[in-house]
Amino acid sequence: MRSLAALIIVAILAGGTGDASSYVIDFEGYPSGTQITDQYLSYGVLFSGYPPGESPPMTEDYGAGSYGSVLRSHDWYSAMRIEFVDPLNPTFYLPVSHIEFDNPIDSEVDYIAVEVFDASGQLLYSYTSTSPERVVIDLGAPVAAYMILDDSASTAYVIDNLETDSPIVFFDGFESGDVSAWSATVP
Ligand SMILES: [Ca+2]
Ligand SMILES: [Ca+2]
Repeated sequence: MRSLAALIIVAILAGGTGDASSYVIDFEGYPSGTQITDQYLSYGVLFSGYPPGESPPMTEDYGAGSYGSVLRSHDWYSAMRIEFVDPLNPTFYLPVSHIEFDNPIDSEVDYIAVEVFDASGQLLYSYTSTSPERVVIDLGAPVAAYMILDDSASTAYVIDNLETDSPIVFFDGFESGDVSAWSATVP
């Protein structure tokens, strides 16, 4: 077990590519209004509008002295879907065990209705976040295939600093779960 753990750590340190198990998506570096879809696919995360056919979410840059760049739905109120997929084969889910993100606005109260689903569309978890808050969702096993965020009480909403733990599945079926902790930021 110890040697396996060491091997995993080596693999993680040597990694830095799409099979990484932890990262932070901060939406920085995109001008306001940039549609976000597959820019973070190397981390196994896809963004889309919801229901299917809605325009994708987009960035909103409040500037360095404020909230920085965040993600909002195209009209501020519509739902968005965030899928956790295999970076090398994005038509397949690679479910995650742990999800965190910021509901950052503190100049007013934003509510976010959060729903997390497994790969078969079964609802695993639901929550209503009240800003400012870091939403932390720990499912205990890599079962979260996608999540849908929406406003609640007709308040606009934004998110920032999305982070998940994606298990790395080895040939022997061992899953690294939450053991790793490298993080990186897409430039
Ligand atoms: Ca940001
Ligand atoms: Ca809505």
